[in-house]
Amino acid sequence: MRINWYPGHMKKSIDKIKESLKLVDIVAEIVDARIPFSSRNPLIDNVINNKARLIILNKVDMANPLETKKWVQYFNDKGIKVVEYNSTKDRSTKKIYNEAKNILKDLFDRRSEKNIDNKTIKMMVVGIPNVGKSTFINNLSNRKGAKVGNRPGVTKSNQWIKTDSDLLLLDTPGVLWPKLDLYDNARNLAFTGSIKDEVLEIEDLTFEFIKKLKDLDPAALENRYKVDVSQETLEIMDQIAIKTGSVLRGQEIDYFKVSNIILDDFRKLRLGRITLESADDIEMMIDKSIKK
Ligand SMILES: Nc1nc2c(ncn2[C@@H]2O[C@H](COP(=O)(O)OP(=O)(O)OP(=O)(O)O)[C@@H](O)[C@H]2O)c(=O)[nH]1
Ligand SMILES: [Mg+2]
Repeated sequence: MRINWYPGHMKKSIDKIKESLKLVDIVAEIVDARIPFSSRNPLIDNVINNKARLIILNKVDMANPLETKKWVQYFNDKGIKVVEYNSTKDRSTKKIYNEAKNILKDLFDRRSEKNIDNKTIKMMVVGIPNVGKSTFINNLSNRKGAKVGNRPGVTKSNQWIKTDSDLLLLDTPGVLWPKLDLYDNARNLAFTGSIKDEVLEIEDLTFEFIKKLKDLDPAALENRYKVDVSQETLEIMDQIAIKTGSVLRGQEIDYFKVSNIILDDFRKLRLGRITLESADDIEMMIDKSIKK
């Protein structure tokens, strides 16, 4: 699958990020806490190279807290520092500044050796579409200028932004493509809205979503729609359609309508906090990617 990401497009975005990297001390890689595997760019380590890096596990308010804990542990075990974040709420940069300062210990040691009184940390934000880059930057800067939308590819401009601490943010697009090579990944990205719905048939997508939730969090379906989750996936879907009035004339199921209702419920948190990818399955996910 190659949604809007052609080789030329990919190269251009990498070159642009590499250019911006020269200006900053550290990179904030924004990841969607509901899909911490699929929402990372497959080449991110090569792109960032030796630059210091902090992962912002964003949208933690939408993810299952227990799964988030496991992901933090997973990244920490790999030597990567993580800050859990809710960009729509958290407004202080203190957590981020302090974590970045720890990571940049060498830089700060060098500064103090030379008696340079400079506490500034320059940071650039990087991430795949829709992970919350603009929201993150806007809320930290209290600047309402940058466009935020639930649609991929909204960010365009490029500038420095002051925050409440000595953290200086570069508002680069820093947009990379997600893991698109596997249907599993693409599907999870589509559920969360990082890939446009039109790319995958929304009815098929929703069928897969119900199938997945049946295993992962059946209570989420039961609680919201009062359906019997022991049924086959299609029967559950039909039941939800009937309960939500997604029925055409002649009692025919309106799959398009019910699909939109279900995905919208998930994206607006009406199904509760759901993490779609567990750190417990990381070996399997990596394995699948490699074998592809
Ligand atoms: N609940 C919740 N929603 C968030 C959070 N961060 C961002 N969002 C929402 O996610 C959607 C996408 O956010 P953006 O800031 O536009 O994402 P982006 O990474 O800039 O996307 P592009 O510009 O398309 O690359 C918006 O609807 C935001 O309100 C968060 O921490 N929690
Ligand atoms: Mg944006």
